[in-house]
Amino acid sequence: MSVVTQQVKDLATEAGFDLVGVAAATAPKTWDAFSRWLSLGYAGEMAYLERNPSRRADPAAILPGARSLLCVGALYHPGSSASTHEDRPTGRVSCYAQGDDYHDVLIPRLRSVLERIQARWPGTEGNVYVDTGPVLERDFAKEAGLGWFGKHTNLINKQVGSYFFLGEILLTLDLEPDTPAADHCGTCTRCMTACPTDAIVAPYELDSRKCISYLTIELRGAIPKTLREGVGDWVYGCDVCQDVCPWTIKHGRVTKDPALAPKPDRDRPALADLLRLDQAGFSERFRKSPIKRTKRRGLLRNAAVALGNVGTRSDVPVLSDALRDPEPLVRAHAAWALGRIGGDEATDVLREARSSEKEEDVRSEIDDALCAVGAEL
Ligand code: B12
Ligand code: SF4
Repeated sequence: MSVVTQQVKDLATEAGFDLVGVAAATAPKTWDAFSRWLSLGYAGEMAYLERNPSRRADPAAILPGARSLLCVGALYHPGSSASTHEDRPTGRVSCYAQGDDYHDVLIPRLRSVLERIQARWPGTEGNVYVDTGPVLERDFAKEAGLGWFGKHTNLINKQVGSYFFLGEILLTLDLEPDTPAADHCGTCTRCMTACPTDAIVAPYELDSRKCISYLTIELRGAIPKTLREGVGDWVYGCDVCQDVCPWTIKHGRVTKDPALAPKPDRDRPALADLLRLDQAGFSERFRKSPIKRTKRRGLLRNAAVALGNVGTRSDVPVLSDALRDPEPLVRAHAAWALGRIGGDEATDVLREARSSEKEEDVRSEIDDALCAVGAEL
C-alpha cells in the first residue's frame, strides 16, 4: 500500500472509526441493480433517491477531479438492553437509534479527518457524506473491502458483523483502492425467512414499501392495514434480519464509542408514555435522537400500531385519549388498535368517537375497527 494511502487511513482510524478502506471514485458497480430497484417502485415514497441520477452514477459529477473514496464504518450495536417497565407494554427501537443521532456524531468527525488531510496534502478537495448525499454508500464500502452485501442488503463484515454505519470522504487525492470483500452468505436465507413482513423479496433485493424500517420511519401517511400486524412492537426501525444472521450471532461486535452509546429509556419505551407525548414533550425527549425524524405524529402512529399488537384491555383508556388526538393519523391508528384489542369498553369508545369524527379516513378506520370487534354500525 502506498505511504499516502496508509497515512490517510491512519487519520480515519485515529478519529475513532472501526473500519477503514479505500475505493476508486468510479461509477458504482451496482448502478444497474439500483436503477432496476427504482423502476420496480421499491423506493416507495423516498423520492429523493430518484433525484440527481447523473450525480449518483458518477462521483466526478459531484466533485470534479474526484479520484478516491475514503470509506469508514462505525459500530453502533449498544449491547444487551437494560430498560424495564414492570408489566407495561413496551415498543422496540432499532439499536441504531438508541443513541444520539449518528449524523451529528459522524459528520463532524469526518470533517475533521478531511481538514487534517487538507492540511497535510494542500490543494486536496473533498466532500463528506453520511447518508446525506447522492452516493450509493454500500456499493463503495463494499469495493473498499468493508464488507459484502448480505441478502438483507446490509453490508456484513467478517470480523464485526453488520451493525455499523457507513460514511465516506470523496477526495481528489489519488489513493490505492482496497480489494472488495468476498460474499460469505452461501446458501443461508435466515434473514429472508425471518423478516416479519416478507420485505426481502429476493436475495439482495428489498421492497422498502414492506420493510418495517421504512414503514415506521420514512412513510409519512398511514401504515397499510395488511402490514400492521407484521410490524409487531417495533416503533422505530427494525433489527430482525440482522439479529438472525449467523455473522451477527457469531461475530457481531458492540460499539465502544461513547458518542454512539445508548441513552436511557430509548430501547424499550413504554407505549402508553409515547402515546401521551404532546409536541413539547416529544421535542424535548427526542431532541438529539434520530427518532425526531418521524415527527410526533409518526411516532404516535407507530406506538398505536404496536399497542394494537401487544396491548391489552388495560390500554383502552390511553387509546381512547389518542382517539381525540389533534392528528387524524394518530386517531386512525388508535382506532385500529382498539379494534384489535376489542371488548365492551373499546367498542363503546369507538362508537362514541364515530359520532363526532369529521375526517373521512378516520371514520373509515373506526368503522373497520367496529367491524373487527363484531359491533353493528
Ligand atoms: C434508502 C435507505 C433505506 C431504505 C431502503 C433500504 C435498502 N435496502 O435500500 C430503508 C428505509 C428501508 C432503510 C432501512 C435500513 N437502513 Co438504510 N439507507 C438507505 C440509504 C439512504 C440509501 C440506500 C439505497 O440507495 N438503496 C437502494 C437499493 C437499491 O440499494 P440496496 O438495497 O443496498 O441494494 C444494493 C445491493 O442489494 C446490490 N445488489 C443488488 N443485486 C445484487 C445481487 C448480488 C448478487 C449482489 C452481491 C449485490 C446486489 O446492489 C444494490 C445497489 O447498490 C442508505 C445511505 C446511502 N446513501 O447509501 C442507508 C443505509 C443503507 N441504511 C442503513 C441502515 C443501518 C438501515 C437499517 C439497518 C436501519 C434500521 N435498523 O431500521 C435498515 C435496514 C433494512 C434493510 N434490510 O436494508 C445503513 C447500512 C449500513 C450497512 N452496514 O449496510 C446505510 C448505509 C446508512 C449509513 N450511512 O450507515 N434504509
Ligand atoms: S429491517 Fe425488518 S422489516 Fe426490514 S427487511 Fe429487515 S427484517 Fe424485514
